[in-house]
Amino acid sequence: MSGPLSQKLFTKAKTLIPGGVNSPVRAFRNVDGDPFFVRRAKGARIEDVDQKSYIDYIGSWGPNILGHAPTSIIAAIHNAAKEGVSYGIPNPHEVEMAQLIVDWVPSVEKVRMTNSGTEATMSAIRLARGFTGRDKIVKFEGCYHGHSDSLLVAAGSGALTFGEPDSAGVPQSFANETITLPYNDAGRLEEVFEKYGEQIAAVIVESYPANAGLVFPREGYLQTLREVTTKHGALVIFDEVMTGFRLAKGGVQELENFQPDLTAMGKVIGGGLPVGAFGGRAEIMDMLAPDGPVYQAGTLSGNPLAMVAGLTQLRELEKAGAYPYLEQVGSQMAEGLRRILSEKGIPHRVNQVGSMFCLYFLDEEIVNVDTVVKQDFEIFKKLFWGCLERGVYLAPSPYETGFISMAHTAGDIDDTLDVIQSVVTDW
Ligand code: KE4
Repeated sequence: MSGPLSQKLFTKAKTLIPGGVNSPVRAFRNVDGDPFFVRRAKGARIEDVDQKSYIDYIGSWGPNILGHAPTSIIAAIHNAAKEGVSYGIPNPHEVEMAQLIVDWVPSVEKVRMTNSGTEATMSAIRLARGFTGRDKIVKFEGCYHGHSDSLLVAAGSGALTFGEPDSAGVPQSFANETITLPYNDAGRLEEVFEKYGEQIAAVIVESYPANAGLVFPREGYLQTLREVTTKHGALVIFDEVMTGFRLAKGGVQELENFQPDLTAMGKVIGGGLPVGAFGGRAEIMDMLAPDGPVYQAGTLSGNPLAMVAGLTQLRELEKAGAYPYLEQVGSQMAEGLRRILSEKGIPHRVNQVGSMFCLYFLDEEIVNVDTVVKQDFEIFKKLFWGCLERGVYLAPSPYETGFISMAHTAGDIDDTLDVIQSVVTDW
């Protein structure tokens, strides 16, 4: 239950902003409650307008890998702002960011900045269509790539392979160009390519699907994806908006030794400011305006404040040797959750890699979103609210992944596990 000032603000917000929020997941609809309003945040903690504080496991849905308001990022933004807030003119920071991405992500030879992950994936799809001259794309149920029309498409009915709009306002004609398949089903992927391969511009896939909780590719699945797309001349767009620079300098493609044709990036890359990016082989990227025929643009793309915030964050991650630490606290969380729920005899699975984790209330292999929807949502909601009341902010949806930052200490994880222990003890 949110505090009185949050409730007052939410009442007002709903008269001015659709649903009272600027992004639906913030409305707490998946946990049947009303959101709190944040007043400030620092490190691993956030404080709401009623002065209640929480250990935060969302981190703005991924960007805040150093924790909230890192001193270095504040200073970098402050210093950059004194030189100007936005130019709409090429600036050195854009070149530095492009160089860093090309250095860290070997599959990326050229990169274009955007202002969100949605823009990055939307642009990558248009580019793939322009490069191949084909119209169809393949995506997977349960994978989310932002809200561009081509990607708000659900799987068609059994007989049909072509998509059905997954949102009002998406024309059926758009959905017809999107084939939506179950993730982790190599047979269905090969079958669709045998049938439609020469019409398919690209497959877009989350590197590790993290919008159905956190799902891992089955052994050999990514290899099959790469082989079947190469065989039919289709591109692979690897959506690393969530995982890029979070799980490794080179993202999941480094961990999995995977070579996509295009990569979408976001979140961590902006240091908390609005940034997305997409990049890949130069022969593909050079199809983009002004050199090539595929148009793509953005007033604030490469904004200097966003660039210095992102560069500062990425360089601090590298300097801190962040990834072993994030794996350490991530596995501390996962092992603690498994211990607590096993002792209580509650069916569960915990998927975790590095600083990303997800707790599922069912005890079977998480193959894809079809597994995820079978879990006990009522228990999930009880845990969410029980933790929130005790000062721990977990993801307000069973479809979201938890994020741990460099600001979270082993003590914070222990305190969190103690809270979870106290919540489940009352069950
Ligand atoms: P944005 O347009 O929200 O910056 O990025 C879209 C996007 C693209 N690709 C992946 C894999 C993503 O997870 C996202 C956005 N993630 C959600 C959280 N699951 C953002 C939170 C929100 O929608 O408010």
